[in-house]
Amino acid sequence: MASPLHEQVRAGLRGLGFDEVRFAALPDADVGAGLGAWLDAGHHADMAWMERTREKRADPTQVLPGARSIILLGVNYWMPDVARASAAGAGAGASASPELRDDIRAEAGARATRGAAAETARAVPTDLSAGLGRTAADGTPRWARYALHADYHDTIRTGLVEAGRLLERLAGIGSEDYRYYVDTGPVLERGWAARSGLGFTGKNAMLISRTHGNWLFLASILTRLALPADPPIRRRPPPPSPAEAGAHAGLLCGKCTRCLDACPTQAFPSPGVVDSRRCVSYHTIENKGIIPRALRRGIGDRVYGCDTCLEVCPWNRFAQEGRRMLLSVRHDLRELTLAELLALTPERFAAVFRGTAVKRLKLSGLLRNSCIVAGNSGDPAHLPALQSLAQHPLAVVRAHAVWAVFRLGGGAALAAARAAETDPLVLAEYAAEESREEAD
Ligand code: B12
Ligand code: SF4
Ligand code: SF4
Repeated sequence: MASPLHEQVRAGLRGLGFDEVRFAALPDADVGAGLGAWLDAGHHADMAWMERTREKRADPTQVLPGARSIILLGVNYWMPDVARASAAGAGAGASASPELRDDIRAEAGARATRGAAAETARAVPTDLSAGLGRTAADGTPRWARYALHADYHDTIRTGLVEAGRLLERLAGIGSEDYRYYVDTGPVLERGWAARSGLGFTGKNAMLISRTHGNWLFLASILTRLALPADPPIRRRPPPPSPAEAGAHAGLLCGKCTRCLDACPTQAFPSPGVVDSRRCVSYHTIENKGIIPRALRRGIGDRVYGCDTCLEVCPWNRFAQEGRRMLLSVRHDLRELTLAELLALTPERFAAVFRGTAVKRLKLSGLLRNSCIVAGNSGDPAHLPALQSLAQHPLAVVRAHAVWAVFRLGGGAALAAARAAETDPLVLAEYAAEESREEAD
């Protein structure tokens, strides 16, 4: 007997390369309940596009009128070979709380029954302090793992195009009956993924899978097709009030707080809630201007994005190297040294970062971030490059280069650059450094 339509869809989508395929029913006001409070609190920083699409984000039927289901797709991107040995990480060690240990043991037990435990439950590093303020011994800065691929928006979109054709073929619907997104659409991908049982929302706000840990890209397909909803991992009573954006967070976290404690810039006002204004990921990727001085130390050696609240999570012990059918790895990026980044020209930037998510940051953003990492490196060998960047045509680069030069004790060499400076943002950096020196 032929399997039901929804199982044919699930199997077909898995065959296309999606590692997780789950369904949720629309509408469901509970999923978007916390978004308004998050936006009202200003946690989206300067991401005005989130505010503009507030209503659509809270209700997918405003994105695709008549939509009855949402298909949640997960693409595992965990790769042991790109893990920096010194990266902050933690296993489900002695400090995991009893309930969390129970949940992790239960998962390990379930895996043993499925015959997969021994090879998948792995130990990960436990030194949380390593690598937070310095570049690695080999001079390479730290990248968010997701950046070390060809742009996932492009590669996953290719899979989504195929997914649409599959739906048309299996269910007899037209292309107007579905819409797909990866990351950039007005869809609360994590909330829907949690609703569909693809994983749970951790205190780090991530959608954590019991199979893949934190290392999943999410994508979604809104469709007018009615698909039977998959159950969430565990039902919880609705949050006491919509203002409690993080009320769903931490379902399988127990008393663990590793992610909250490890955040280098204290970006969690409460569990499950990220204030982008303090988040390294926001500032190194989304913020196109000046990064607040108070946060620069916390950026440490992170040149693009931040995985710290992901890396420390004990649920990662189940992560396995993905099939990567929808991904294309760029190992070469991991090899770039900080000195090479500081010396990037427009031509080399275009050649190296073509087809990656980093290209959207533009050369100026990457130079800005590299200046901060250099300032945090404690390595005066970077001074000549930084002194030259303090005369870069773009003020945003000059401002961060000035900061870094002073951090490395080379401020006196900037007298001529300072005398020629006219931009108020860069002059503010000089003024802040001079008053700091006076205070010392
Ligand atoms: C804006 C954004 C950011 C912002 C803000 C982050 C934030 N915490 O919201 C910044 C730039 C800081 C950011 C950083 C990162 N991001 Co981002 N980001 C997004 C984006 C575009 C929107 C997120 C959003 O709507 N936030 C608003 C808040 C209110 O929503 P929320 O955290 O999702 O929480 C709601 C729901 O989850 C719901 N909910 C939670 N649990 C449950 C459970 C149930 C049952 C229900 C009903 C509801 C529910 O309650 C909340 C309120 O409604 C999504 C893509 C997308 N379209 O969804 C990617 C996305 C969330 N980012 C992603 C990634 C990978 C990252 C980084 C790891 C990148 C990096 N390495 O630097 C960091 C991680 C930071 C962190 N700990 O959150 C992935 C996350 C994948 C995953 N497994 O969770 C996404 C889904 C992109 C993708 N398609 O893969 N990001
Ligand atoms: S991504 Fe980094 S800075 Fe942002 S909340 Fe997580 S640990 Fe904190
Ligand atoms: S590290 Fe954070 S998300 Fe992971 S189990 Fe602990 S509290 Fe939950």
